[in-house]
Amino acid sequence: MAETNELMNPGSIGNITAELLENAKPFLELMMQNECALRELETKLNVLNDEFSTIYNYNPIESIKTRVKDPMSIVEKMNRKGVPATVENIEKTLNDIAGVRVICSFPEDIYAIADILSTQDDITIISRKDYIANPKPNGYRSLHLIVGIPIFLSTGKKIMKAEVQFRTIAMDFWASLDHKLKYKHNINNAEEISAQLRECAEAINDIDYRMQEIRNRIERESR
Ligand code: 0O2
Repeated sequence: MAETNELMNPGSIGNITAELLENAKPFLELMMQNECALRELETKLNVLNDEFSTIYNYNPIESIKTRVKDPMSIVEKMNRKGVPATVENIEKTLNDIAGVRVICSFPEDIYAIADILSTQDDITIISRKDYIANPKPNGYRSLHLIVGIPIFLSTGKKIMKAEVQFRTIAMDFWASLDHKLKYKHNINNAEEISAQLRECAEAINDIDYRMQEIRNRIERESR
């Protein structure tokens, strides 16, 4: 009863809201800091693309997508890792709250841009997984970097972690369909579909490198 009365009292609703907001504050702060890290990374990548465009009349980056992991996915991933989802644990455990996807036309561009970004003196490389050279068994290909990048707050410098995924347009097309397969349950003939997807991953890889070869040939043969 006491609870009902409290809820019916508009003043207490204000208190509950204030308490919720107070508890949510450190989480919202972490999300804001991750948004800032994404802005810094996106700017760095756009600078490189603009420079290539001006000097070589060529854009190695087709598009850049950024996202902060949504709260439900954060909690789900923490559960999967068996770690209680406190703000402190989330920050320590997850490397991909901030995520950038860099879509390039050709595999060579992926390595060129990733190498340039990796050597910038305010960036640290925490880990590098080359799923292009070593694809996952299902055929997934991308180059993943976990980077440390500084953001500058009123309280000083803070190093944020972010995951940067580099893919070609074709690898991204493949990964989107694979993602659908992953999140759909009770699919008939799932094994057969996975095998079809694996075959497509190989075909896509072949086309990626053949297209790159043609691009390079055009460069060599143009006067
Ligand atoms: P979402 O929904 O994209 O955020 P870790 O993140 O290091 O704890 P893991 O598995 O070692 O876990 O990382 P890994 O292999 O580097 O993969 C991280 C991300 O790459 C995934 O994030 C996906 O975005 C993508 N990825 C990895 N493997 C596949 C795959 O087989 N298919 C597709 N479509 N994407 C993949 P999340 O958090 O799993 O998901």
